[in-house]
Amino acid sequence: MGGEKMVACMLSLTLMRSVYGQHMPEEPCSVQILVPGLKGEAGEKGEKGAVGRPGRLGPSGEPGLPGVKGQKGSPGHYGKMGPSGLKGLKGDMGDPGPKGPNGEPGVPCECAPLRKMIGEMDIQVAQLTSELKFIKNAVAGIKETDSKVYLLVKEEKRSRDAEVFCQGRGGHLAMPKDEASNRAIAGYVTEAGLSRVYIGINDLEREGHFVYVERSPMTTFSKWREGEPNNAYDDEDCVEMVSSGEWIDVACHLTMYFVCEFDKDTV
Ligand SMILES: [Ca+2]
Ligand SMILES: [Ca+2]
Repeated sequence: MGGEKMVACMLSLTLMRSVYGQHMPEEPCSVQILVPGLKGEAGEKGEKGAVGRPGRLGPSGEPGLPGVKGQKGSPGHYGKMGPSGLKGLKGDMGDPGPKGPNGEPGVPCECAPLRKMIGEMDIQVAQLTSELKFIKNAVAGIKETDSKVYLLVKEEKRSRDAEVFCQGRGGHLAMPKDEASNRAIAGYVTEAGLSRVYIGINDLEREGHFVYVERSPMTTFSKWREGEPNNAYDDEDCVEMVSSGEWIDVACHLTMYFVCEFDKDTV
């Protein structure tokens, strides 16, 4: 209020100077104008105002005191079955049970015959295995004439063992007794790409006296290579056939392939 009055006074002074110039008497503003007047008497109480706007949201209140504990609820439903647990430790051995009744009288043990039977079966298995090999060889290719079947066995054996092998299958080492059979055996050897095989002729019993392994004597037919048999080193009592079909006396301990022969009647 006082400021406004002072501003009003200064305004009026400026106005008077511009209108009347310097000749106008200066009339300083009264200081009294700037002093507020006495406080008036209290007015009558006004009418009640309109309802004010809602105030701002107040701060959170202090936490309340703990409530009284409620009563225990009823038990819930059973849960699902859990997984199986680990296997437990083995328990202690129980007490021995009561003695059982006597059994029926047993049969006397026949272990020895059983063992013998098992041993024989083992031998049979070995023989069958050998037979199977023999049959496979035979299927692979045999030679035959009208009366004989020849089998080239590609297992290197000494003469005696070769004969045992052939005999074990119902035959003998090949015994060529005529040109036809000798040619058949020689052809077999040549086709197999071999140069020599044992055949079933020897002079084991009497030097220089050759016989067939079935002990039948040599007859008119023979196929010695020129200069053979020579019983070289005084140690040649067995006979090989070379691919040409010729015969040579050789040492019996040599190992080589051989040809077995079987009679067609018995095959
Ligand atoms: Ca000899
Ligand atoms: Ca010789």
